[in-house]
Amino acid sequence: MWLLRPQTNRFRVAHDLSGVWAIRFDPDDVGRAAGWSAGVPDAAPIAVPGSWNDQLVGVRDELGPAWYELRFDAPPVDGFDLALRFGSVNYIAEVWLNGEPLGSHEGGHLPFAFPVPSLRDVGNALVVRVDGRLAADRVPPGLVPLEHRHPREFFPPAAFDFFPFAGIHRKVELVATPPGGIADVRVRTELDGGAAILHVEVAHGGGEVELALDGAHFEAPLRLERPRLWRPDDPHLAALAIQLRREGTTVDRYELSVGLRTIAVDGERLLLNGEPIELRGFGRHEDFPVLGRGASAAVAARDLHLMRDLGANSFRTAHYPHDEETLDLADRLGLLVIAETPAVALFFAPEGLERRQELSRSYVEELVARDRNRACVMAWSVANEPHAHDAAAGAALAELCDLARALDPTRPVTYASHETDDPGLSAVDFLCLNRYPAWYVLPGELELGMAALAADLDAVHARHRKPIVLTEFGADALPGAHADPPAMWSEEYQAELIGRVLDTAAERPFVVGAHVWTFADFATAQAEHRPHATNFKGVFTRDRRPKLAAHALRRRWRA
Ligand code: GCB
Repeated sequence: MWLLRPQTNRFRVAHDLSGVWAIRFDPDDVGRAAGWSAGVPDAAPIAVPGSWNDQLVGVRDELGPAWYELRFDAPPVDGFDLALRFGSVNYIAEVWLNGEPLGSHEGGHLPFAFPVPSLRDVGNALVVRVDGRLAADRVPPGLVPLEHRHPREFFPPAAFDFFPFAGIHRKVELVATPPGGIADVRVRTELDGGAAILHVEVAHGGGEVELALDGAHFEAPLRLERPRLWRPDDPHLAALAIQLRREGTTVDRYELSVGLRTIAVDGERLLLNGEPIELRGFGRHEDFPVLGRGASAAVAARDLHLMRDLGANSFRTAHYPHDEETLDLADRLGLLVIAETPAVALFFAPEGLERRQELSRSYVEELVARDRNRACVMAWSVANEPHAHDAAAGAALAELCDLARALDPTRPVTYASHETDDPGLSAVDFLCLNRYPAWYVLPGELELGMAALAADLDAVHARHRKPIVLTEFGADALPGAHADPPAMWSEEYQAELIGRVLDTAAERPFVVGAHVWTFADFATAQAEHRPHATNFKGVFTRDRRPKLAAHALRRRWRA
């Protein structure tokens, strides 16, 4: 069931069920037979949202299944349609209310909702079974055969380079909406000479729709002759209010912040509002001590303010959709977002391919449905570093790109590619390249690494003639490690390498953006190349203290 993002006003209630829940692990998978769906005995307290791994003691590598339980009394919602909406549960959620099954959802980082047929006034038991285990038929996958992944071993056995945190990661809300109310909204901007045209479509259960922008009533489409457009240096948002009236009375209202802007690919350039734009910024993970991948608007606010302070104008939500409040912040702070699905480390071995592809398609659908009204979202990335040399890769990736384009013709579509001769790249609108010169390729050799990068960029350009964004490059730097001359793992080497890559990119007009990997250090599974189970390519530490590279980027980007 799709549910418009919840909000509270005089016609609707979004009742936040965040707080202290209870959890019990089920290593022998006995919970179902033991009837835990009606109530979980001997469960330990746990905060929601938040990953369980670093919250409880001794369960860091535990991936489930685990059973969550919350007891709650109903707020006054008689006469409303009710649903439960989960912002993100990693990885499979099965949900029961008072012992009745509501449904299940596969895939973290995206919202899902179930209608609630009946609610008790007091003492409701909400139970969620969470399975975060890694398997080759899940997306992102784990336990992948060696020939279909990077040849690095991790424990737990993720095929991707971030810790597979599990749990209820975002808000859970009891959502009350008026019967037959506003079900869906779609906004879209078009530019016509100097004028902007705002298109608004509203799906509802019957009645007349009334629209207002910053309080002024209008009929869609709305033509604005002197529009104040949304852009990074003036992220202007207008308040769109939608009212539904029946027989003269208002029965529902929904509000949305709208930024008027267009985005397009034109030859070898990216255009924002018809003007060429260059992306400066980062790949960012959702990762913070103790929270794991649990949503925190405060951490997101800190991160996005730091990005702006450095002079960045954009980031990629690596390697999955980020929390909706993060995108609220991006809309307001003027940060353009490449919004990525959770399809990281896709591989295309025939066995299980149809299932992985089905999941990847549903991620595209769920992501576009969630974020298509966002000014900040400038592109859809349907994957990160798919194993493009598998025979079925080209067709499978093209299918995902076509799907995103069909669902949303207003934004370019791409994916982040790490392979030379990647057959899927003919399907993207602009190229996102992940490259590690002088790190994984030619380690320690800054001069040769940059020459190789230059040759690589020129070759890809000659072949595809599309704009290129370097979506990853960088070096691990252990905070406090120094070396002169710069050496790998030192802060100096990281700062020097990033500066040189940016110089190499700047010499090439077809490179229209560069996102440093990564904004902040983040937790990974254990591996011999990940000291302290951490990826140290952050220009900030995991607790957001700057390394030398952060200061260097601020000097460069704010010059
Ligand atoms: C990549 C991946 C990213 C890794 C990064 C690294 O290419 O896309 O997930 O974290 O390299 O640091 O190895």
